[in-house]
Amino acid sequence: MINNLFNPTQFQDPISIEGQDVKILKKTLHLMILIRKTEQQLAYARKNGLIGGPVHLGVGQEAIAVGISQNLKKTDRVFGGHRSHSHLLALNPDFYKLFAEVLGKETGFSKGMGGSMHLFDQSNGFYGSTPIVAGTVSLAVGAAMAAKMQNLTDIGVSYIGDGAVEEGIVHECFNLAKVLKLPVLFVIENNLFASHMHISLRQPSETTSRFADANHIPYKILDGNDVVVVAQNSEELIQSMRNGAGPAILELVTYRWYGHVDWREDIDVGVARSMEDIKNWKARDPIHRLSQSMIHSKIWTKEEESELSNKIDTEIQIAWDKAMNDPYPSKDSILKFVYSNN
Ligand SMILES: Cc1ncc(C[n+]2csc(CCOP(=O)(O)OP(=O)(O)O)c2C)c(N)n1
Ligand SMILES: [Mg+2]
Repeated sequence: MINNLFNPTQFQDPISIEGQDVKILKKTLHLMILIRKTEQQLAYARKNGLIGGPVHLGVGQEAIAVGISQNLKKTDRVFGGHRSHSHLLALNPDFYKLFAEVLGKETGFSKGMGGSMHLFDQSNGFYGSTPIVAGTVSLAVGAAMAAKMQNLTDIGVSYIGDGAVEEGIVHECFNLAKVLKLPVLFVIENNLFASHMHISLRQPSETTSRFADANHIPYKILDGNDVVVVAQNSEELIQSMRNGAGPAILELVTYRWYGHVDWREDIDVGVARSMEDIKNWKARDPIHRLSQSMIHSKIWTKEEESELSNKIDTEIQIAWDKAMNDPYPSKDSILKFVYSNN
C-alpha cells in the first residue's frame, strides 16, 4: 500500500466519500478549486512578466492544506515555507490579499513587504512562512511549547517538504517536541522533489517518516491527493494532540504539477522533467478525484461545477485587477514593520 503511493500510475480513481457530510464536501471542493485557480493566475501573471519575484506553486497539492485546516482553530499556530500559498488560503481564502502581497502592494497580507514567500495572517492562525528551508520548524515547536505552558489546547502546525527533512534543525525539533511532549503536528508534503532532485538521489528511502520512528513519534503515511483521507486522519491526530498526546508526523505523498519555481512544467531548475510522470500524476488530481466521487454519488453535477468554475474565474479577475491598481507601500513605511508593529 505505502509503496504503491509512490507509483504515479496508482491512486487515480475517485476517492471514497461514504458517510461524509455533503455540505462539507462542497465547501472542500470549492476551496480546492479556488486555491488552484489563484495559483494558476499567479502562474499566468508570472509568465507574462506581471510579477517581479519568483512564485513557488503548489498546484496539485491542494488536498493537503485543505484537509488539515478543516481541523484547525483560529488560535492554532501554523507555519509554512517557500511554497505556502495553499497553507495560508486554506485558513483564509482571501486571494485578493495574496495577489496584492505578491505584487508588493500595501494592501497585501504582509503590507506588500514579504511577497510570495513571507506570508503572514496571525488572526487566522497563519504565523508565517519563509524561504529558508526548514526555517519555521523550530518556531512551530516554540509556539506549541507556549500553548502548552499556557494550558491552552492550541497546537502548532509545521508544513515541511521532503527536502526540508534533510535539514538538521528538523531532527532537533522532532527530538525536542517528543521529549517535551509538545502539541505540534509536522506535516511532511512529500512531493518527491527538492528543487530538481528526486528523493531517490537524496535519501536511502522514499519515505521520510523513518525519522518519526527514530524519535518515537506516532506517524502515518497517506495519499496526500485524497482530501477525505487527509482530513480524517489529521482529525484523529489533532484531537489526541489537544488532549496531551504530544507530537505527531503526517507524511502525505503528493506531486507538484509545475517545476520548482514559476510556471513551467517541462523544466525544473534547468533540468528537464518527465512529461510521462507529470501526465500520470495529473491523473491523480485531488480535485478531479473528489469531484468525480461527488458526481457518481449524485450530490454534484458537471453543470454545477462549470458554474462554480466560472464564478471563481470572475472573482479572481476582479481581485487581480484591483490588486494591480493598488498602491505600493510608502517609502517612509519601509522600516516601520520590519521587527514589530510599532
Ligand atoms: C536553508 C536553505 N537551503 C537551500 C535552499 C534552496 N532551496 C529552496 S527550496 C529547496 C527545496 C525544498 O524542497 P522541499 O522541502 O521538498 O519542498 P518543495 O519545494 O518540494 O515544496 C531548496 C534546496 C533554501 N531556500 N534554504
Ligand atoms: Mg519536495
